[in-house]
Amino acid sequence: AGVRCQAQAAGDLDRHYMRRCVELARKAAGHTSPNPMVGCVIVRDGRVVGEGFHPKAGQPHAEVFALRDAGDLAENATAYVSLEPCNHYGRTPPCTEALINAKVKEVVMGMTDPNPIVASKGIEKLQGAGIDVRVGVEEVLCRKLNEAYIHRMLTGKAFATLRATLSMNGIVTNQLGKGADLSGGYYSQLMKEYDGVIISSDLAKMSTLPVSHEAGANQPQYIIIAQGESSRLHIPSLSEEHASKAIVLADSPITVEPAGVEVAVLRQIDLDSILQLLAQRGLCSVLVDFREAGESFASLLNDFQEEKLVQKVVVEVLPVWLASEGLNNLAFGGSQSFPLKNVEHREVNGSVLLEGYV
Ligand code: AOF
Ligand code: ZN
Repeated sequence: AGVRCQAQAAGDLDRHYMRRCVELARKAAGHTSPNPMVGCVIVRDGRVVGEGFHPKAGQPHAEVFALRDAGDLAENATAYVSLEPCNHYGRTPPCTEALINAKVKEVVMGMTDPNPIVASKGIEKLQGAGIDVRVGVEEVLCRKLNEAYIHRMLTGKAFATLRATLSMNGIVTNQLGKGADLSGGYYSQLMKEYDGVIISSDLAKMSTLPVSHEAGANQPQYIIIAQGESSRLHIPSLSEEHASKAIVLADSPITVEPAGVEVAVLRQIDLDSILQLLAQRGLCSVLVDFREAGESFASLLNDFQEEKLVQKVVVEVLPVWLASEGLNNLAFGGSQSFPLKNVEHREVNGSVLLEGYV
């Protein structure tokens, strides 16, 4: 019984340190794409001696920051890392070498890296150097942290999330219109964490573009769908500063104002092509507003479940009653009914958030 007790205690500690890795990794939310968010904690004799996270693509990986933080104390320590350490020379040298040089005794990882240039080679390299390796601590949490990165790696498409905001009487509000100011700040958080947001040219022409109001947030790229537009599209809400972050997808040649906005002419605008194009450009995740879907994207989203094009649905229910008078209340259904999976809910500033997977 004594031995079992010890094993249990060690397991709890492993999970504790791995959750800390995830917490550290999330500090860079919205900044790492197309790289994953990764956190690392170095523990020696039951004490945390180093911590680090990957701040941005092109910068050193989480392990490097944590090892620097630990200095000589990394020797004989256990390194916890939310993702399998890399074993390749990319923009930075391999983390496996850094861990081996630092003489850590053990590496505990949340999950293997789906990136084909890493995939289990990191584990093999560490084991070959005599380092103990354990994989799969808090794996569900680690996978959720990088669900978009994993999806892009495995499918070559961006991870798409449908979202909407509802009043308590079931009216779909537009974040940019009625009820916008009543949101609990969740939309701002999404804008910070998602790499892109798909909006229609109608919406882009009419209103201000959605942004994150969080301090230091990375703003998303705007993917503006100009289907059946005339040869000229003026987007007054797009400041020159944001123009470089926008891309207009059109089905025929088009001149866009302000100048400097990139235009891609696609023979056919469908969700599959859009998500592939975004993935090629290094975007891992994209949001689609389903009020927008109701207006002009219904055909884009048709059979999204069957075609596995949309992965997630998030709905924010605001603690308000909205007048329906004069409101063009659009719902979007697609052609199928189905239950969502792994649904979670929580409260943010008085709003209820529901997240589920297709
Ligand atoms: C890790 N720790 O913190 C990160 C990893 O272009 P590079 O050199 O930064 O390589 C990017 C790849 O490295 C990325 O696709 C993923 O496989 C891995 N990212 N690995 O051990 C980290 N960011
Ligand atoms: Zn690395």
